Amino acid sequence: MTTYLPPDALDRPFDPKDFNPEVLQGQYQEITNLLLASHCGIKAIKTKLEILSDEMQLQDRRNPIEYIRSRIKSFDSIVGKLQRRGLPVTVEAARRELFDIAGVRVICAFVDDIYRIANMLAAQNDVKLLIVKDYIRNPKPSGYRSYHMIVEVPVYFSNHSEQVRVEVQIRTIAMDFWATLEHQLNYKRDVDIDGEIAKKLRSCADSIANTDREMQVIRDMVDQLDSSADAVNPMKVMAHVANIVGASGIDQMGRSK
Ligand code: 0O2
Repeated sequence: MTTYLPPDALDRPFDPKDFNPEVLQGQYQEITNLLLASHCGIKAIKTKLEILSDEMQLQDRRNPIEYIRSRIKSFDSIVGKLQRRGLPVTVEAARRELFDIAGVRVICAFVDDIYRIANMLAAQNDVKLLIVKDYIRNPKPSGYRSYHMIVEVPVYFSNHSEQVRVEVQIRTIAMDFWATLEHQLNYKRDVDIDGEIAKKLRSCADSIANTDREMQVIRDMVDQLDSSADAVNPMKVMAHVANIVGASGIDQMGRSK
């Protein structure tokens, strides 16, 4: 099972002691390079997403991204996946065959935010879109819904640059709620949950998808009211901008301090 790092984890140096020394087998430098590249790939993608979020907040006066989490696949999980696929347990095989060593999870407010963010990210010149799996339009048999993209971004080091693959999972708060609980209850357990329990989980996933659709309809109705409201107050707009960019010279009412 992979562990999601706390939000500040990417700002701390890696601790190679986190990884099982027996499996390192002389691949220490390669593993360090792979982890560093994954760490930096995550940073690059997160920065891009944060910039898009800031811009969208200004345009729409609401936050399309609730939060972003990231993780580097745990060593055990990498080894397990290579073994399940009958691949050699080497750094080279992990680099070549595994696309989700670096993972970013984006939690959005509404379903249409997911597609907007995915399209904007994929349209960037230095982002190469390798794979898309749309489990929202085509949910998994379990009921799992999420939008997955494998992208490649350049990372520049002191003496070379590298194309790093990152798996970006984009989902709504509601989809994340279901996936988190289902993961705890079911996903990749040794004992397969099926029959009645699987049916109940699928039914919860369908109800959640309906709620997501309803919430978007309500959001559209509110937007409609908002656009027909009085002309925008420039002071409020300035306060909103200041809030997003963290300008300290402007107070919440838009007045200079
Ligand atoms: P973690 O701990 O989330 O990183 P594979 O990775 O081999 O299982 P594939 O085709 O490479 O399969 O990837 P897939 O199925 O497109 O996406 C795999 C990831 O999606 C999983 O990562 C989960 O995060 C998530 N996922 C997929 N199906 C389900 C599901 O039914 N329930 C839940 N809760 N999550 C799901 P990892 O690496 O398995 O785990």
